[in-house]
Amino acid sequence: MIILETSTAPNPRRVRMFMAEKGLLDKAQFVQIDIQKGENLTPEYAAKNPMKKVPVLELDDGTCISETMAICRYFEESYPETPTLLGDTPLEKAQIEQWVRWIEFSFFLPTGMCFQHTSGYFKDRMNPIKEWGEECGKTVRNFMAFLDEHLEGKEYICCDRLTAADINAFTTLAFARVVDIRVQPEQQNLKAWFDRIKQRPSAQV
Ligand SMILES: N[C@@H](CCC(=O)N[C@@H](CS)C(=O)NCC(=O)O)C(=O)O
Repeated sequence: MIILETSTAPNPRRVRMFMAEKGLLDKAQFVQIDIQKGENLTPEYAAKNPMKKVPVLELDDGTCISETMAICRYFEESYPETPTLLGDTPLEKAQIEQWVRWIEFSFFLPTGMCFQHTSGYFKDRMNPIKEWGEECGKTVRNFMAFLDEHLEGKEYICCDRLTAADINAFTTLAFARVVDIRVQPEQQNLKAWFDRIKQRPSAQV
């Protein structure tokens, strides 16, 4: 198996952290794609992922799977003996998916938009709109305030153990530093949770 990825980009980090928690990092060869240079925009790359994004999981038979959570799902289902991160029961599965979607739509995506629209990182392929980037930054800060409140008295976001929800939120918050969005001093629950997850070996990959 090959994973086409960019080590500095947040979506591939979600996959690496997910795999690390399951002890599966050695199952795939990680091949670096330089997205700033546009290595993901070539016809060869588009044949693997028509959306031209990283990460892509390429199976030994050449089948390609795109989308971070689809790749995570593949590993969750393929290695049932490893710690489950997407839930065991119908209720857990639903709760984790609810959180993953909240995090993706209201935290991860606006962080990415804030970065792309205020930094000009991809100005060769998009029209950055600074005001939109700043607006997205407000959405990110609102979600962080919500998460801080939610985490009162909790070690993890849901299900009383580490799940994909924590991985998604952790990697988003770590990435938010690039747009200078950080945990506020009064957000003690969020800070304690972030520091706790950061200590896990999977947070280093
Ligand atoms: N929905 C996709 C998003 C993937 C994505 O946006 N990846 C970024 C890197 S974090 C990328 O490939 N950017 C390159 C570009 O936009 O040209 C997923 O969940 O995997």
